Amino acid sequence: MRLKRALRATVTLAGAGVLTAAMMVSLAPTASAGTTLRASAAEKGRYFGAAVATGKLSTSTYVNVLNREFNSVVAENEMKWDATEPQQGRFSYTGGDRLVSHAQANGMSVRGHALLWHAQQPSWAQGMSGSALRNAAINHVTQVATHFRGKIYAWDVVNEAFADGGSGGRRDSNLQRTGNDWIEAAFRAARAADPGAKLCYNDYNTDGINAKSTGIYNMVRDFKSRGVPIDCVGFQSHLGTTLAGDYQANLQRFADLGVDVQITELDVMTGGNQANIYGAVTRACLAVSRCTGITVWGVRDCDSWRGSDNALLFDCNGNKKSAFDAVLNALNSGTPIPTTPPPNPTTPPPGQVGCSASVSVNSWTGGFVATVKVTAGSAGTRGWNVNLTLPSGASVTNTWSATASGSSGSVRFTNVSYNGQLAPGQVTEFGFQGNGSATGLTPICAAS
Ligand code: G2I
Repeated sequence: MRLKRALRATVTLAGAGVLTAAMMVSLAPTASAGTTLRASAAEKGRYFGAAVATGKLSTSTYVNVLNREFNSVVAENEMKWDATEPQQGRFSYTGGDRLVSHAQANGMSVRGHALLWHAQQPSWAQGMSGSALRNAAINHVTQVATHFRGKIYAWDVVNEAFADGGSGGRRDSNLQRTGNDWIEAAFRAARAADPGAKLCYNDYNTDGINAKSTGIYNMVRDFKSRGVPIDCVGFQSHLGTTLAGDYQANLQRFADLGVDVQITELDVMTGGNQANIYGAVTRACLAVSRCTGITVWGVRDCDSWRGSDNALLFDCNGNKKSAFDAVLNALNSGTPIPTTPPPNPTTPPPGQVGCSASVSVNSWTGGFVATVKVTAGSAGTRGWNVNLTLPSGASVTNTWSATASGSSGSVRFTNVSYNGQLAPGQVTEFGFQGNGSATGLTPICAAS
């Protein structure tokens, strides 16, 4: 990360052509730290993102602010069901692909939004029900998540499925009427299609401990207890002129279930309190170690779906507002995510310490996929690694949800940022693909 940032800063400065090579080398690593949202968030192990309308990527004011300040993007509309499957079985990825390319060219990760939602369904789906709709919906999840496989940091698998008001229950919709299990079916299909993406449930009016957020909390707890694959919860945070006093406590109670939390669509009504609320939301995220990033729902005020609310961080000319300063200050004074100490190569790998691991292998002639289950011991983990010795001739070609060091012989897999912290007894999985055969693997887990 540090190297990439340094590289990017160097390229930018080189393009400006104002500094000598020696100055560039010494200035590059710190040139942007603390002055842009993306650099300041990255210093704290988080991302700072914006919702993007791809039609605006050719507007220079817009794209300049986007590229300078943000290191994550989400499509405001282009990855939704009506955009990606306008006719049943005919998929269109033009807008989504364009955004992914822009992100890749500018060092940004991509949130995927949204695989299933009661709104913005194509008209053919709106008219369907029962098993025909269920099958069409699951096929949609599979096709879209497969198309973007490996390119999405986190998917909003299901968006806004809970009712407003005091019931704490599900929202009525054509999808809900296919059966209460439609959400878990969607998560399972998404995991199968893109095992490397974090899978999120995303909703609004969940900005504190209330009936709606508690209904979602109960669903996530149930999913975790039954092994339904869910990794994160998105809190949209379309906010008015006040912020609930228990905003951070609400994020924390979800994190304590063993999922990441993300602020996914932040915007705040204008007025005296706007900057304060932006600052408070940012501080709340940074105070929760499993809050992995913040996305604002648009770049400039006039890009916002909220029209005259002037709800964003930049005015229509791309100038920074006081809300921007509040966010930047909060990022710069926030808590970094604790990092896993690097493994010491001179120490032999300890036996199963603080965690245990088991492996299941699915093999074919010449290749295999291994899935490794890591279970935290009674103290929980801040990070973990798993050592495995591959038989001679076998090698790792691809790893997900962990980082591999080495590819043959003794290979060490270390947690990635989002699955290092496990509660006591909590289980997480990672996997790898390889060539050759993988018989007799004995994983050895060590927690830090
Ligand atoms: O409503 C705000 C957000 C609430 N959470 C889910 C988000 O996906 C949602 O985003 C908004 C977009 O910002 C709007 O841009 O979702 C709206 C649709 O529910 C989007 O508006 C739609 C208009 O309704 C359509 O008429 C228009 O064709 O944008 C479309 C594309 O410009």
